[in-house]
Amino acid sequence: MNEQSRPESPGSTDADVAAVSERDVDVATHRVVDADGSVVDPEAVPDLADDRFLDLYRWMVLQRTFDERATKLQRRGLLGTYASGQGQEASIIGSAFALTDDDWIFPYGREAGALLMHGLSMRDLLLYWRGVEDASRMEGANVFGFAISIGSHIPVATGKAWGQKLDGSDAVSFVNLGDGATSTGAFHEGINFAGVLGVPAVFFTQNNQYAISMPFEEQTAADTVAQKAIAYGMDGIRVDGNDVLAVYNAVATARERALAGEPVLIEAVTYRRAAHTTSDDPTRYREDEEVEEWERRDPVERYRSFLADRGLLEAVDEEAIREEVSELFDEAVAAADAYPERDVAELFRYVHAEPTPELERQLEEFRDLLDRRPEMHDHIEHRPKG
Ligand SMILES: Cc1ncc(C[n+]2csc(CCOP(=O)(O)OP(=O)(O)O)c2C)c(N)n1
Repeated sequence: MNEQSRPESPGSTDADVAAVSERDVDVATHRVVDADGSVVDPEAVPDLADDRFLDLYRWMVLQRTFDERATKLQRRGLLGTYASGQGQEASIIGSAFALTDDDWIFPYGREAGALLMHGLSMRDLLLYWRGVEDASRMEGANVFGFAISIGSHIPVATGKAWGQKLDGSDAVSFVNLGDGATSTGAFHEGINFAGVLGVPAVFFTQNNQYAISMPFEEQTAADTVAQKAIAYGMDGIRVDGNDVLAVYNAVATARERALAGEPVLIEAVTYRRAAHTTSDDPTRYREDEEVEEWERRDPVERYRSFLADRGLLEAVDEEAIREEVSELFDEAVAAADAYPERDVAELFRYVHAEPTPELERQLEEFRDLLDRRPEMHDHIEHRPKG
């Protein structure tokens, strides 16, 4: 290109070029029960029998109790690490409650109660957090392995949902993801393809305001996650993630649409009250006042107020639920302790259905290293026994 063909003033124009901007998108946040526990939309209260309303509460208390016990277990050195869902109980449980056992759940880590609700054993969940590879098989439940590599499960879930569609199945693939995962390339690829193929998938984003120490506002310039759906040609739903009934409605609606060939992206607006994991110290990046403000919006308390309004609270014995969960937890710890001692071969076992020659060679090399330097066993055995 020679000098003469260059524009004189690149970037300046008088033309009025219309643009679509995010200010053109009005994303409403659905809510059934207000932060103070009063019903804001009586029409939207789901049509559930009383014992189902009570079940929902039981599962929320289970999630909270499990998180408390697992965090303490880790502090005693008996779990490798743990990611609590404290503060997100309405999102975790309300969404799982709208699924069937035939649906597939693609978990991201904080949804203990959802996985237990759909058939995973508590023992295996604890074994997973002890670093036992076997537990990633998620036996007895339609649950995929945890997406520790953030967002990596999204394209896989789209693939599974495509298979469900081709099989004429009446089940969906349900993906739990965090707000941080929406900034990955895998999110774009997976959700885009889901829209193109019209697969029965529900992408449920728990916007808990942080990706470890990164606040939502700093990892995306978009006002909401829900509006991102539009770019993929699918519906977006934004819901108060601390309102368990609103979450239930959102997922039940999305599930039906997904089965009709319209995948949905949901944003549940909530808050991670605990540390990111037991390896994190959130006081280094957020103020106590912020945490206290969200404590006042506690999802379990809010749902209790709803039950009280409906005259169902007398039927709830919170202490009894907590005790029952604690007993199950103790039994699960004992079962995890009784799990057979692991061998280093476990590290290589689940990479492929059949080990490749290269993996066999690496395993031999590792065993040889341990023979030559027996003190290295100490580093392995320091980890909690499975
Ligand atoms: C691909 C990838 N990048 C970075 C990390 C490190 N990492 C672990 S959790 C996390 C934040 C996840 O945030 P979000 O998706 O919002 O879920 P949350 O943990 O807040 O529930 C990051 C960056 C990772 N595990 N995988």
